[in-house]
Amino acid sequence: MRSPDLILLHAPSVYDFRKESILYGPVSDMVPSTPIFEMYPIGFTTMAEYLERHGMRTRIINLAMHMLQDRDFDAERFLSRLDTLAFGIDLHWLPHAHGSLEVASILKKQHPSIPVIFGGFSATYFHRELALYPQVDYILRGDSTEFPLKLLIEHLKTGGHVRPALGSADFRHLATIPNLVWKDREGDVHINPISHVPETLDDLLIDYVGVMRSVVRYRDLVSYIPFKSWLRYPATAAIAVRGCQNHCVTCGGSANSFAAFFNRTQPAYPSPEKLASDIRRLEKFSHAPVMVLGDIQLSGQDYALRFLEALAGYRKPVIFEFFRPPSRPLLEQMSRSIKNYVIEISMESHDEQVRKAFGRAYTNGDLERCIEDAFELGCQRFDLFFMVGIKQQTYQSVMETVEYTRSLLARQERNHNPRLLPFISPMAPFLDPGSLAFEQPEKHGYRLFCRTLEEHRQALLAPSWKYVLNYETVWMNRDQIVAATYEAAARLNQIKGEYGLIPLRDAEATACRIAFARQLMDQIDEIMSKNLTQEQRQRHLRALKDSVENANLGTVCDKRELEVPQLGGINWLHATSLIVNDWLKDRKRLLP
Ligand code: B12
Ligand code: SF4
Repeated sequence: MRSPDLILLHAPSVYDFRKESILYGPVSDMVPSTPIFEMYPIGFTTMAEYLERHGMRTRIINLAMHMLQDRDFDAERFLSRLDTLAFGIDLHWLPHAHGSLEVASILKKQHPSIPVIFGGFSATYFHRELALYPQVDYILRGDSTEFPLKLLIEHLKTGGHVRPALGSADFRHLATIPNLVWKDREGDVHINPISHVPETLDDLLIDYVGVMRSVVRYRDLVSYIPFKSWLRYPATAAIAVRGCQNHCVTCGGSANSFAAFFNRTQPAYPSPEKLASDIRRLEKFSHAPVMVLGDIQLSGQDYALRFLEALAGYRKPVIFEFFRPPSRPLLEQMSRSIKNYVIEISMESHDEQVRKAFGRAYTNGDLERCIEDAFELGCQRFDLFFMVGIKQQTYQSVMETVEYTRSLLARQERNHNPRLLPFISPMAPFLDPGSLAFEQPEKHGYRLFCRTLEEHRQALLAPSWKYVLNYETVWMNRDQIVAATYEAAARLNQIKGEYGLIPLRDAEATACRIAFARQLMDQIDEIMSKNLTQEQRQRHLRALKDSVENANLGTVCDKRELEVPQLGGINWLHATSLIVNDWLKDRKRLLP
């Protein structure tokens, strides 16, 4: 089999997670991943599709998933057997600072002549520091790297030097590739400007057929699974926007952050019709819900209405994420077009002042009206998210948030409507680099424990999520953030049980997990407070490893609470027919 031109590799958050004893806590409770963040960036699929479309073979390898699925999986042996022209590793989310650098280092030792390319939001933010690691050859900056990546792979395919001599033709060529950070033969780092910032997303495709074709081509299903429970719950995603117009203080994907670090001054959108047709394509592939990533209102009400009209008659579940409560006319159109939809809104706090300080300036009244309207018009479920660790938020305020959810649920119960689902979780493990709060911590009431990439890499090896947290606020220190998280989670869990949102048995199981996690936190704190040598401390921590592993999943809630009832799983018959068609087309193209 022809070896690929590029292997895109996704590392676990901490490379040695199977050996280390780390109480990760509720860091990933609100996303489909486990705490090792096995989900690869959705951009892997758009990059792979774009390169394949231009004749370059691309393979995705979810190394994190392999290591998670099989405790005896020998990652180093697996990596040593790979053959390719180049490796691409994501350092998109900062929690991968340890794993991604470690995997790059292993690859460099095993395959010294194969270049290693980094990309993603964190790689972009920390590009100067990242380039200094010897295992890193290239970094592609920015939020849209499909085109520059193609240019770079073309350079390598045509025999271009990885680290060219000063003034050579290859040196001059690399200097023209947009967004690229590269090194010359002397090891000097060159930083090309981020000049590739597309204004629309019409040329992008999340290609699940391509993904299935690669599963067959490389006989490697595990590598393409985006998160652990995906085969049971094969949720898919469609991208409504790149960039954002909002200025949420703790977000590394805010308008300010995009302008300062990604050279993006305006968000990019697909046309509303393209977004609708992306979703219809996904409908054939999987019966599970499709999540629309990004608020469809960002580009204006007209855009959102056009998109919903284009989706008329859609029958499978769609999950919409809104950054502010949608208007009634929008909800009306949504209900006319889609039979089965769920709304998600991150309200962050019940306190309007705290929410405003965070960057979201709607009132509780606006939100409550929206909930009423949505249910009246036929919305299937309304998920409300709250966060611990934000500006101006005290321990007391977090507890009041939980009480607020009780009052909302009481009102819903009077309306005989139990489909409102509240969630609360901490901002963890990290405050996003590039966010306003990270850039000006004092101004926003934050104290940072880590600033550099290396500091974050090391923090990830700390024994519990309290010590991994890269921040605290002037309103809550790290201990209070942890205490508020567990207490709020315990109270909210009880409320959900009382209101019948989750079965009582599940509520009891979650309550036990929370109590167990709290106890373990205390044990770890005690070990950390003792005057021990590093070796003694490690020994004590390792003795907790089995207990820690049992406490590492679903702390603040059961992950299945986030799932939306689905009409079935992957449509294997349809997926197979698409792959065969695709393969036949490919063959026809290649035959003389
Ligand atoms: C959608 C989204 C999600 C989805 C992810 C879907 C997915 N599989 O990618 C969900 C909701 C699951 C999610 C989860 C998380 N997210 Co998020 N997410 C976003 C959001 C809103 C949009 C990102 C997006 O859609 N991009 C478009 C896709 C197509 O492109 P892409 O995947 O980014 O890939 C492109 C580039 O980044 C780059 N690239 C990426 N990887 C690589 C690798 C190589 C080799 C190369 C060359 C290029 C490259 O090129 C790609 C193609 O152009 C951003 C905020 C924003 N406004 O952007 C936050 C954001 C990226 N998320 C963030 C965070 C912190 C998280 C979590 C860690 C939160 C948590 N604690 O649970 C988790 C991590 C999940 C995991 N790995 O398991 C932060 C990241 C800050 C940072 N620097 O670390 C952001 C910026 C803001 C935020 N706080 O939400 N997220
Ligand atoms: S958190 Fe705020 S700034 Fe960040 S992507 Fe969401 S709406 Fe935009």
